[in-house]
Amino acid sequence: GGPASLSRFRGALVAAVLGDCVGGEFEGAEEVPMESVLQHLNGLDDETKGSGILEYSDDTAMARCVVQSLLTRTGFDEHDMARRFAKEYSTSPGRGYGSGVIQVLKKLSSPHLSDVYQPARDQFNGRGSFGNGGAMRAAPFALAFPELADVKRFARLGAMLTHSCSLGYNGAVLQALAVHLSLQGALDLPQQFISRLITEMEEVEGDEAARKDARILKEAEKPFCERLHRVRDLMDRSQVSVEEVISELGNGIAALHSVPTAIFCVLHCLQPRECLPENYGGLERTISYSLALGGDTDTIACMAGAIAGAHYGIEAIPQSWMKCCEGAEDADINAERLHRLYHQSLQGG
Ligand code: F2R
Ligand code: MG
Ligand code: MG
Repeated sequence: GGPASLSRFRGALVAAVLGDCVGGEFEGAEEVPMESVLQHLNGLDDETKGSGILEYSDDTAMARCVVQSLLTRTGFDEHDMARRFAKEYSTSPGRGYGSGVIQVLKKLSSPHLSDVYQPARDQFNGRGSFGNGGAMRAAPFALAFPELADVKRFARLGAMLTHSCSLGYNGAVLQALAVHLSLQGALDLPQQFISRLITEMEEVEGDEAARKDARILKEAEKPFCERLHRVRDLMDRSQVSVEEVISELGNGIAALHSVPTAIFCVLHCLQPRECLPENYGGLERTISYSLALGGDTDTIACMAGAIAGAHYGIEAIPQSWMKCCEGAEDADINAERLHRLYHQSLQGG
């Protein structure tokens, strides 16, 4: 499809769910041989023959809240979104949430809370969380708002409901920006895609709060920009080992160690790769490669899935994968609703 086509919206939202569901199998594993990944993915055909469905985790549970809130309120409403996060957690607490964010979600359920951003600010002795929980649910912001400035603003605010450290919420901004650009067809020119992300993040990370957090955490002056430069260096290399990717970009639970990694997975898998089956298309390559990095596999595959899905569209997603992932059909329906909202905003309606 062309820029911002329905196929791209469906691809983004559905592939994010698939990444989460299939990635759950390997979350936390130090080493994941590609053979195990392919065995897992080939087995998805059998899942539909009665052996069950792969459940989604916190990544999708929270993204669904973001989607429902944006659709119901026809825009960003922090109180509504916070209420949905809290209700979702209290209904299904066993979705594998981060150990810190649980405190925020419990506090957000209090009827006496006046500032919905305060529980997030109280995390980690007032430093706030730098986990990737804001980024893992950021894709819907790119599907709801056509204007780049809105995508940045609301992805940031949506993440700040749980992640007040700039290394957490700026990861969400970067992820939403990557989905936004991919939706416009920007991955047709990968070098320009990464340059554009660097330019945008230069501005995002230029603010005083980001500079202060980077200093306190002893990171580079503009940590996401620095990682994106590393992504660009790795992209330019003909051969890159999994070990090098992990050592340069990371595969962990921090947004800084997972959002640039997810972006690299997408860029690296734009072309066929020796380690991946020849019959795999780009989206299948992206998801399998994300899993083979190990570490925070559900979240890296979820974020890479959203960016890749926005590029390749729904047609690239194997039916057998879609059928065995909990929440994939709902995502498909919601993608259509977001597509309508996006185009209504474009027409000024
Ligand atoms: N939590 C997990 N996986 C762990 C195992 C789950 C397992 N399946 C089970 O059920 O037992 N996955 C999910 O969590 C990640 C998103 O986490 P989020 O929402 O960012 O949570 P949190 O708690 O805010 O941060 C995560 C951890 O990062 C460290 N951390 C964050 N900020 C910190 C700071 N300022 N100082 C020190 N440490 C900080 C802490 O260890 C937090 O617990 C996704 O992977 C999702 O899939
Ligand atoms: Mg998860
Ligand atoms: Mg995870």
